[in-house]
Amino acid sequence: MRVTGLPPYDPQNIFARILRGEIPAKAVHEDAFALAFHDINPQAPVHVLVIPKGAYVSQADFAAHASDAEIAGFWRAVGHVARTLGLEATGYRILSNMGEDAGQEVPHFHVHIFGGRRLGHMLP
Ligand code: IU
Repeated sequence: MRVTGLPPYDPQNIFARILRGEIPAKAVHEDAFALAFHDINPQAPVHVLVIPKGAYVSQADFAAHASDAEIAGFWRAVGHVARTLGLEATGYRILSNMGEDAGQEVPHFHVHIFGGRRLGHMLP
């Protein structure tokens, strides 16, 4: 059962199509649980998206319905990507938009990784 208030997962969303290889993406990492690729419209010198391989609409859906192995694998991939992009020394930001008020555009759970410069204040 899906979390109340969330749309059902749309298998035609753009990140599902990237996962199926129907649309190209500049991948930086892939493993059993996650795919990471450069955002098409970067907001920082480094702007990478990390998405789980499973079909989850958002963080709420992922946290409620993914297995422990999927959750652990996904977040380890986020850490691995930040490390391999060389962001650990200087720092970085992770962000996930959930639903309408946050302006989530793509209905497949994703985490943004921003880095490569001193970032602006985090408040909306
Ligand atoms: P949001 O958290 O759902 O608002 O972010 C969606 C991101 O996906 C946004 O930063 C877009 O630039 C990015 N993106 C992309 O990388 N490739 C695409 O084909 C599309 C969106 I559509």
